[in-house]
Amino acid sequence: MQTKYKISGMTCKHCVMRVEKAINSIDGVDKVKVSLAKGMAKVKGEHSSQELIEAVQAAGYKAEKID
Ligand SMILES: [Cu+2]
Repeated sequence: MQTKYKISGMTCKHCVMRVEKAINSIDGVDKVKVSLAKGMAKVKGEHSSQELIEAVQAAGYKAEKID
């Protein structure tokens, strides 16, 4: 299962790393790929979208689930 999120607020590679770290800390996340150019995260694994959105927010960015 893959879930896509729109990520706002990233400006550089470091932002990408922070967002990836935040998403990787979520239970059930197997793999995450964040694209700075697309402002998007592709997440594999069963996880809580709400938890992910909150973790990204705590890291200083904004995540929105893309259906
Ligand atoms: Cu940055």
